[in-house]
Amino acid sequence: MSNYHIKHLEEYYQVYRKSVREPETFWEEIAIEHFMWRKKWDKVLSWNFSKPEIKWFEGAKLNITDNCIDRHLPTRGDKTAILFEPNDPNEPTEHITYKQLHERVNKFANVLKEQGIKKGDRVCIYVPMIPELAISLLACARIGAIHSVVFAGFSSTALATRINDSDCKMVITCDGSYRGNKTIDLKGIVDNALEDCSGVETVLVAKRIHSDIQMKEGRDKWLQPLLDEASTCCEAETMDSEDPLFILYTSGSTGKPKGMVHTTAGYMVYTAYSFKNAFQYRENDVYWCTADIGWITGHSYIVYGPLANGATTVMFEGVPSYPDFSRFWQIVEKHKVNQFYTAPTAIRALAKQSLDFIDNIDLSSLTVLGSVGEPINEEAWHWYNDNIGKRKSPIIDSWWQTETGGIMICPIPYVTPTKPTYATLPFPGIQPALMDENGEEIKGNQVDGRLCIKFPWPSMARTIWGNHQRYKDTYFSAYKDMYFTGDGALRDEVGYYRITGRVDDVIIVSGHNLGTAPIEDAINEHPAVAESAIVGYPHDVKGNALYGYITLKDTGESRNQDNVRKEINQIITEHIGPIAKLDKIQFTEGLPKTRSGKIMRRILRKIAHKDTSNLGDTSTLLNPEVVQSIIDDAYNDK
Ligand code: 6R9
Repeated sequence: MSNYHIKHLEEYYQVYRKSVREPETFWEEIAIEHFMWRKKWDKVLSWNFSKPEIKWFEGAKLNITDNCIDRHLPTRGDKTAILFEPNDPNEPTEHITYKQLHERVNKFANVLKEQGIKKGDRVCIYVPMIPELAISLLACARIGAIHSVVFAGFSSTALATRINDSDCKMVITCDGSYRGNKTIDLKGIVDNALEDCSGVETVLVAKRIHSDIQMKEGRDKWLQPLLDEASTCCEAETMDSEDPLFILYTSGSTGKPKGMVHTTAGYMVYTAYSFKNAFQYRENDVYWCTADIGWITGHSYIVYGPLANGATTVMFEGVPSYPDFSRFWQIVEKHKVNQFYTAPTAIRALAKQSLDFIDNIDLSSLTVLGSVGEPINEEAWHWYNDNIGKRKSPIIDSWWQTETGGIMICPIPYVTPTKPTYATLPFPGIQPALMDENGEEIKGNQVDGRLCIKFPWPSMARTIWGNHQRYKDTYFSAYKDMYFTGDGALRDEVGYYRITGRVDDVIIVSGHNLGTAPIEDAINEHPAVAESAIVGYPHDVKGNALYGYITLKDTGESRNQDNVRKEINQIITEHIGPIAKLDKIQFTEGLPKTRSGKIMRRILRKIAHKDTSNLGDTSTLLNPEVVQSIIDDAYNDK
């Protein structure tokens, strides 16, 4: 039996049982066998969820880049580590071998050192999806600097808040970036942000779009000339297992963003282990995750998890719609991608398009399809399964969070039978619990509750940067000795989990608990519906009523909206019951979304409550303009 690479369902159950009965032995065996350590640990785990304090592999010494790069050199030196696919399909693909990655990371690490960056310093990385992005993360890790990547689509205000929160000394950026047929003036955004960030001493600027930008004397430096001068040899710093590897910000339901801190050893072990199993990666596979490295999905499953396994990982600079909606599938065909990992929002956008964009493209290389970021509705699941996987590639609906560092609940492809909209079974080492309103664990199957995790796993975030109290309050105070995820879930008759949405999205209508996800799922089955979001609003009799914001597909045909409203409620009645019927339906051009594609229900809730005086920070939205049009229409009493 191999703890590391699970290949049968029976083996999964055996491995899972072992991981629960003897968690320390379980993780210790994996850590010894599959990673390179400079010194072994004194203790596998110590933990206390009340403080909270969690330590994995205490006393061990390592460097994660030894594990992601150096140790592959003898056997995989000429293998492609990073396969860079540019925004413009006419620009050539770049294949960066492990040997070249080693050189480039070492040079970059030496540049950081020359610019005064030392172990423990924070470096903000605001770079688009070009190789320098992945390389800069690894260069920081090589010298023990803590990287804080900010998605290069965030505004200057959002960037400044994050730079200041973690006191970054340096910002790494780019002149500008390509996004489809647009360019974005990244350096201009950085310049604006830095007016409010006095702690930043140096800005390193990579060249991508060759735009004419301002360089501030003494602060701003072009990256390439420094790299050209740097040595290709940089001894990796020896790190403690619990030294911070990176900070990554995630938005809280209110207030300022939370800088989740991930540490070195546990994060490495868990992301590598989960990558291998969740994608059933084999030596010569080409793996592609479409996320941006600015999100946790990109950190764990474009950079660290794949490279720790010596994989070939694709980095795509562009967008699914450029030059047209066949772009993703063209890339799959061109590079014979085996594992493809994307988000439901992308799947829904692609499913709105004609199948002509897929026909005649050879997708036969695909073996595993992944989904992450939000619940995948049934219609999108089937579209993905039928048209992309051709019903041959299992869909792994992977549930996890920035805070969890790695995939927590997810089918293992070809091992766990899948079920649409279910994330299915916990990964080995993950012990979920469903809790009721009174703080009691709900045992048994066919139950639902609030999703908690009752035992530590190696890649859990250890704190919120500069605010341990907030870490405790947010995650460890709702339920005693439990990590609270903020999500609701149900467990079916065989123990499969389905994530029903954020607990704060649960709406109680006439005393019935309704999750927004199943209702949206039902609505999305209507052939004219592209996307929907449900919120509650106050109602005299029912307590709350349901308000649906619905975007229709753009098919060019005219429709009788009243008929569509009736049909939608008919479908809801069929799927869930008349209790879940919508009292108000507003057709919208789009839904307000975060940059990572999550619908901002907070804003929709305020509009439904007719409380638009203070919508909070909308600057990080992907499409802030849609908010005003929704408000205008809402008050025309549609
Ligand atoms: C990895 C990532 C975390 C929140 C999480 C949950 C939602 C993520 C999901 C899912 C249902 C899935 N979420 N994956 N819900 N099914 N497969 O997305 O991290 O950006 O921190 O978001 O996203 O609500 O709590 P993050």
